[in-house]
Amino acid sequence: QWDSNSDNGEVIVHLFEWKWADIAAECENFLGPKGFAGVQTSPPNEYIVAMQDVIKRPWWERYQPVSYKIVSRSGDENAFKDMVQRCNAVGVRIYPDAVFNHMTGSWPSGTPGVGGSSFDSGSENYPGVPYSGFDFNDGNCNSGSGSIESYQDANQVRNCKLSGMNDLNQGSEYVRGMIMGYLNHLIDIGVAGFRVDACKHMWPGDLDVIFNGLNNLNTDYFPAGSRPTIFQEVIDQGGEPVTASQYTGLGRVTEFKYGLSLGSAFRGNNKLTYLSNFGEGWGFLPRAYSLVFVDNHDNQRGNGGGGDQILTFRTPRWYKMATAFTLGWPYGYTRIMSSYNWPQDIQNGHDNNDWIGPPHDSNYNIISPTFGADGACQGDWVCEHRWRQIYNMVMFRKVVHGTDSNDWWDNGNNQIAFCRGNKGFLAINNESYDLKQTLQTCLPEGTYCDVISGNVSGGSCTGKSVTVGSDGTAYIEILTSEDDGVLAIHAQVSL
Ligand code: ARE
Ligand code: CA
Repeated sequence: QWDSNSDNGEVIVHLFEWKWADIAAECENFLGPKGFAGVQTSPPNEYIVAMQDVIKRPWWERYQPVSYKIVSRSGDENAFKDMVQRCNAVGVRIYPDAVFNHMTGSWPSGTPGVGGSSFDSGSENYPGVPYSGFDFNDGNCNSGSGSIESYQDANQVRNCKLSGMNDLNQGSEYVRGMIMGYLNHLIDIGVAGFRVDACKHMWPGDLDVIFNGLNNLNTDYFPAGSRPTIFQEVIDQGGEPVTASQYTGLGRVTEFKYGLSLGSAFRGNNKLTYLSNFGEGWGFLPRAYSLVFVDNHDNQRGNGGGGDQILTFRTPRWYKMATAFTLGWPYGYTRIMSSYNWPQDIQNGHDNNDWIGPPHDSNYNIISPTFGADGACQGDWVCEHRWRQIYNMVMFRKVVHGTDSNDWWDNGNNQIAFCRGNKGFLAINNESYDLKQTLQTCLPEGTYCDVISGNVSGGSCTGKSVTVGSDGTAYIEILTSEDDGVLAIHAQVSL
């Protein structure tokens, strides 16, 4: 439940709103070779077709389930199966987003599901599962409106409606059976585990029963007896009775303090020097239980934890530094966000366009990403995972896996450096002046290519190179005039 079930690497990427066929190709062409462990996918099951006056086919329609049939804007069940098979074949695992805290919010009758299933939100009838009024928490919710009104009341948080969505009662054996049936269907197809949505809103005891009722992973792809990986979404930034640590016994848990703290450090609200004990030393979850990330699909839109401190692709220089630190630093299991761009419309601190869905044609079919000569995505697909400064750090994390951090150096302010055993070295300069220092890199003597500014090609570095002497030290330079404020070298990229 805490293990990623992947031998390929130590980083997963959330290919937010990608189609199954495109993910399959991405596994083969890019993720496998670059050392990605797996992909978090958007929810694969049926959900509402949200078509309103202004808001048309928002990304968030996928968080309002109508049934557990495998059909979505990303493709049908056959396409899903083909993706799982092809990704597993190149060592890249699939972790679908599993939404089972709730079904839909209230929608006019006649609103269809993407697979054609009908539903009636008022009477809580979902014949595609099937669920009926008996299966929901209304009678267990103690708030006046039936929705969550106070996050200070754990009972409300678990038993009332999140954003007005009909709240399933996971205390019911029938409901648990339907949920386990859905998850086991995905396991039998060959997924490695799940990102579980809105765990804060479900009782840990109920989740325990559900997770224990899951099948072992498919032995076509995994060793016999393998248990599904569980990445639970629990937003805990302190100050609420429901905490992340209530869930660590069940699987990994999102550590939302991580991206918030890192964002505020790079934005200059804290010194990078203080990152020397980033992790448990900052009151975060034990590393063996945490999932960490710089941003996610909610907080890159200003929602769901972290506020204006969160770094995203819109602040690329800081974003690449924070991501390099995340992937270089030995704390937690790491997830990379892969986004699409949308035009923001910020009024009074709120983005009125935060709902906009993925790049699509006039019939709302999602458009496939295309790639330029340098491998970067074109158009509105941002594909942070294809930025050299990011994918090369994914390989860095794979190479240094199993080592701890050592030989920390800092200038007392915003220049830092550290080694990962004798496998890797990372330096960051977030000052407005150059970093020019002879530092201990801990690497064997030799010439290494900085994987941030370039790659190795035809026996030479396309970016900066670093010459490590017999004592492990090297002259390190990160000039403010350079594109990036990071330098990284590791054992596998030397001349
Ligand atoms: C949409 C509309 C609503 C409408 C509803 C029903 O926006 O106006 O009432 O539909 O029709 C996503 C979107 C929501 C969207 C929903 C369903 O973000 O806007 O609602 O899909 O379509 C809390 C939860 C946490 C949750 C965040 C967003 O604890 O679990 O809110 N995150 C997950 C997903 C989201 C998804 C859902 C859950 C729902 O990642 O993408 O919502 O499936 C404090 C608290 C946090 C709280 C946070 C924000 O930080 O500590 O617990 O997070 O505030 O409220
Ligand atoms: Ca609930």
